[in-house]
Amino acid sequence: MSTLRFPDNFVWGAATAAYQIEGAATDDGRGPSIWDTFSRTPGKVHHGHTGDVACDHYHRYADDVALMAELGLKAYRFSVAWPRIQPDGTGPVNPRGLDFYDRLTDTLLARGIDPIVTLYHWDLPQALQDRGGWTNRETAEHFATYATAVHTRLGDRIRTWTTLNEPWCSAYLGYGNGVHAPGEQDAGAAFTAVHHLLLGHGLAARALRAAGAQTVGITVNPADVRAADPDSAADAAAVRLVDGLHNRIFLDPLLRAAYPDDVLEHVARIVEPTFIRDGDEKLIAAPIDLLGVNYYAPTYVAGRPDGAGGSAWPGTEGAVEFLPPTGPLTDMGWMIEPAGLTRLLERLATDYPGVPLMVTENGAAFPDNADADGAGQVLDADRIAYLDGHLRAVHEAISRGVDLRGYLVWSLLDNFEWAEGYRRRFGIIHVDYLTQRRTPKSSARWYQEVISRNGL
Ligand code: PNW
Repeated sequence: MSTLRFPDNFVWGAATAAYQIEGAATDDGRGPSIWDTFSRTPGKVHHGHTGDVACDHYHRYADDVALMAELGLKAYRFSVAWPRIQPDGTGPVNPRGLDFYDRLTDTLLARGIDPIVTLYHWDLPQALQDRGGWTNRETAEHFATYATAVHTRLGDRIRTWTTLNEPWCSAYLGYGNGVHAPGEQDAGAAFTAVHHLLLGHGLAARALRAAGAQTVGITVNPADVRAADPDSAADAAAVRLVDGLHNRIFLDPLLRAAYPDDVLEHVARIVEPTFIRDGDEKLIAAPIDLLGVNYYAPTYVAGRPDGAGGSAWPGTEGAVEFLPPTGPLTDMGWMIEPAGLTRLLERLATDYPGVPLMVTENGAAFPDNADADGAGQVLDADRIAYLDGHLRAVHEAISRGVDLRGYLVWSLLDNFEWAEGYRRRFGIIHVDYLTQRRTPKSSARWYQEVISRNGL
């Protein structure tokens, strides 16, 4: 019996990203990306795993789309690998790279699955990194050129276009603490990258709109930042600082056409923001039709003069203590707190009204060995509980008036989990990397039921 129904036309789907699933790292003229370089650098990725083969989705996409259809997915979010389209990041497009996304798109449409494209999910062409990557303003312009090239080929069939995935990760993990590619450790570079990523989004969004794209958006990973002690003024100040660095530094220029003053002051203590030029904020604030929200876990902070800070939030040392996660954790060590998703969605709808939202990623890694039952089934009750809790949280946000259009599970398949390699499994479909055999987990069957009932 269905107790919680979702709105008609609610978009149920799943998400992936190119480098995490495609493999085929040198097929059909693909150039190297920063993740190829990074994953081959000893000590950067768990066990030296790379995306060279991954889920071999590049060759198995038709079977994977058939599985999506079996589950009843209404939408599928995938990313386009820039180095397949422009192997050096600039210059002539590689038609064989576009051919793959053309085939994928047609296969999805033939099954009635709506494609949702992400143009940049972290695989910057290495040739652009050799010129500074996102610390170089020109990368923003090249990104808009690349976006236009993809739209020229697929714009007649794809309605929903998103520019960047989680620029927070690209900037702070890529250029700040070096946990992600390209592995730089320079707070000033991180803030420079923030700005150029946003500029790239704005230029691409404008170009896509001019080319006739129907729905244009961006996906961010805003944090639900909470005070350790709700009554402490020091903790409230820490919340404000982390919220500024994590959320408002992206959302304010995107949706209010201006960086917040307190954030600019913080940045200026680390690097002189000469990279922000007159008119940039206007460019960044190109109108969008959809804000994608990725949510996994809340962030708890306390204000402390001796606080260690967090390497992923430049300049928080000596001000903020990030609390260790408590309660039940996922295999990433992340807290499980569905209420954080409701709070986050409500906050976005309140502070940045007028833009429809979609949960473009939510899900959990749990160890495989705990749920394989030896009978060819993968029983992942822990993942079902996680997804059920977060879908109830989504439903709660909708019932409180949030304009939320859909929910995409991360991820369709077990895949290359960045610095963690293949040891973390987020899929609702199990992948045996030795045979590339796919096995829908019990969470996939559960999700199939949810979709068919349009409710929980
Ligand atoms: C997101 N963090 O990454 C990405 O969009 C996915 O590609 C990824 O597989 C998924 O979430 C699960 O990790 C994140 O350190 C990576 O806070 C790291 C963080 C957050 C998101």
